[in-house]
Amino acid sequence: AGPAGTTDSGVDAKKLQKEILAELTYSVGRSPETASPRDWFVATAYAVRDRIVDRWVADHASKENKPAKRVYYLSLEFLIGRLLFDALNNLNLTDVAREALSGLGVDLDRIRTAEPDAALGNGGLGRLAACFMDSMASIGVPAFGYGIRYDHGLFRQGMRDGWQQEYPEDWLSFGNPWEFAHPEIDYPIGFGGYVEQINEGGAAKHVWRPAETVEAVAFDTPVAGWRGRHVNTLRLWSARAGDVLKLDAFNRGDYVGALADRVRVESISKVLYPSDETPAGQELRLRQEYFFASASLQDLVRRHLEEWGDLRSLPDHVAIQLNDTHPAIAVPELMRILVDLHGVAWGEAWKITVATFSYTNHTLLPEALESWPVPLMERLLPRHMQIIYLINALELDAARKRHPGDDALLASVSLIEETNGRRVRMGQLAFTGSHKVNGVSALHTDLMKQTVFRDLHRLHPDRIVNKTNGITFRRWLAQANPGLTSILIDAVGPELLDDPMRLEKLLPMVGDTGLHERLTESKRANKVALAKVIADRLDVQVDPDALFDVQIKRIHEYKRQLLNILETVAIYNAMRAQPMRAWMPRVKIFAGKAAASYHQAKLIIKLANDVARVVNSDPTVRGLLKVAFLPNYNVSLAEIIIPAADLSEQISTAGMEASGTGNMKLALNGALTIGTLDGANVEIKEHVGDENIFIFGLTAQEVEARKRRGYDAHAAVEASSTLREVLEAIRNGVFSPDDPNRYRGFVDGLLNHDTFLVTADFDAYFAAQRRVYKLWRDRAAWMKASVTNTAKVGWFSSDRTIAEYADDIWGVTPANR
Ligand code: DL6
Repeated sequence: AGPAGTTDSGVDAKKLQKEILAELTYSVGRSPETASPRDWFVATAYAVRDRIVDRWVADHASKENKPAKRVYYLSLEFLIGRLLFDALNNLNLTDVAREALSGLGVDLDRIRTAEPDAALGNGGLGRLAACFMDSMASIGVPAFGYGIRYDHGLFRQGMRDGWQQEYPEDWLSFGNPWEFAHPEIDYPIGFGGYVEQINEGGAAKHVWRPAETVEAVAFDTPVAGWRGRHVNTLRLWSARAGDVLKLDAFNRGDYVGALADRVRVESISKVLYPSDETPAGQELRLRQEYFFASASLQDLVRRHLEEWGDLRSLPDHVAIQLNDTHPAIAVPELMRILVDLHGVAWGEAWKITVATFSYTNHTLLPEALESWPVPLMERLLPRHMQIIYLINALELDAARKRHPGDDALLASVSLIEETNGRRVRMGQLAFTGSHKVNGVSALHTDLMKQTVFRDLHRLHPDRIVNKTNGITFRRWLAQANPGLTSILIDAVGPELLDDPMRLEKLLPMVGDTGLHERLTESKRANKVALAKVIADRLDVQVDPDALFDVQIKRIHEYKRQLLNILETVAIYNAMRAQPMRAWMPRVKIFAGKAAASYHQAKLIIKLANDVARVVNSDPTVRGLLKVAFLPNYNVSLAEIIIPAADLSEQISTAGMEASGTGNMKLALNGALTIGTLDGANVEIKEHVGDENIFIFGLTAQEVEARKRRGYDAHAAVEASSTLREVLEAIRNGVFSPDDPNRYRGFVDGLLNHDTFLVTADFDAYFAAQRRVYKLWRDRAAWMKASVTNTAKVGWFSSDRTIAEYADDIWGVTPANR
């Protein structure tokens, strides 16, 4: 059995081997002699899935067996990655499967890579949803995740001459062995049309007559928790046209026209939501949001009626979590279902709605706060627009009574933005329709109260709560880093995977040299594996004994990859100026995708690649500094990079990163953080202690104050000769000899509008990096800090986060806590 060794799945290698062979023959249709790694992966996935399904079916066996309350997690993104090791690990079957396959001459690690990465999300928000699904199943919170089954997930990132290229991603092209298609579970989703007011028994009733209808069809993936004790469902919706083919058009010979409508309608679930910069992109995204929100509500309302018979008890048995504002249209949709379709009186319907919904905010960045033009909403969702107006009028009336004459407050809490063309503010809508609203780190939650939701917080002072994010240790420790996991189990016991707080038992051993040796050896093996990936993908050789300095996340100006690149250039300049100094070998590793339409972020990727090319090929540097930008960052690549990292870069402009979760994964795997006091870094610092983290730079308050005063980057650059030289080199084309002017405008722009205060924090960052060097030279001190990081981050388990949601927001008692 695997590390914890206690799963009673009743299967041994012989039995599993037989099952895999049977699947290979009867489900995949291949013989062992002709099977490809992919065929073996599919056969293994089916065999493992069968074992999950037994539990799944038992959990949903009868209406009598229904849970008292279910959570419905509505998210436009689920960045789940590969699932084979999730399932094997949670069922404690990894070693059994390895043995079963090796008896057939098949290597489990080889077939693992034959599984495509399910990239149904952009970044942290989607990965959080995936960790939450794992934790809900693990601690026994009965739940459905609802989202969209995109045919194409996040684009595949390629590089041409260092420029990001986007290619379509096709995770479904060879089928998906984990899911069950349920063409019989389908719901009509209307768009457009008009609203009719009819008289029913003397009362006015609104009937929405949509102009078009799309069908939402369910695809279910079972999500098995730790030790397979509970299995929840991830239900993803796919769009299907009602009229498959316009037969009259076909008969006229208009073959393209006969299918055109279908293509248009089904485009809803084709691609992970696209850029919303163009009006066409905006409309598609709003359609996606309504499509999945409506299908999910229809589904859960049907289930609730079947199980409990009365919608008035909805909040007693149903908790709906809105993951960001993307599903916020569910608020007026539930009102429509209750009032228009089930005849519940408005006031009561509103009480039910607010008691059922809660909302998580994931960003304060103004450009990421969704709002939809009123004309678009009126055209696409005319009844919802009426409902939104009525909610708004009633809420504003109540607010006016409590704060007479405070027009600024009314304007700020209104669901309708009036200043920039009339728009519906989805944040205000989600807030107003929820009984709890949460931020994702302590700092972020405080800032929510002070900024975007300041006035709504005045009206509802008990509504905003904090739920600091977490990560599932089963994927980010046990699966990604089996070497470290087994050392930790030896040190603190196998219960570690049930209770991550046990990691604190490491604390008396932080100075243990025997432990340091084992950890160093295991980290080195991970670094050798990453070095091989870097060599294979970039043809760059790196030294596994160098410090691996890692920044992996979406490329965004506020995350300040630029600051890291500037420091890289500063070291490079210093190495060239003083080649004989004893330079410490360092590898700067970057990975991340930029939004396809985000020009500045794409230029930062190009700059990282330009710097890499020059530095890596400069003989003066003698390999002591290497730069690697690994393309196509995804969950699987993260699983290779994180266990190999020594230093974790979390250097966003303070106040801008809501939480971060990569910071937690890296600290858990023994990397030390260099970071600003932003997002969850603040709490990581509180847990690991000031001496075990490298904090630098302006605080969120100082950032605010600088911006208010009007920040002048010229002065900062004047004051720092290091920074001046770095910017001059970049501006003058040292890294772009093929196009010396490439970065001229970029550097000038930074000097004139340094929105993210890169220049303000440069010197502090540079100094913090020198502290890193100093500690790295003292191996025992470094290892002590590293072990302390691992020991103290048990609190950042998503099991803890989910237990807090269950207790404080959902009113659900987890079965296994
Ligand atoms: O809460 C998950 C994750 C945080 O860790 C990141 O700090 C934050 O940037 C991210 N937010 C988004 C918001 N996007 N939108 N809308 O992805 O959420």
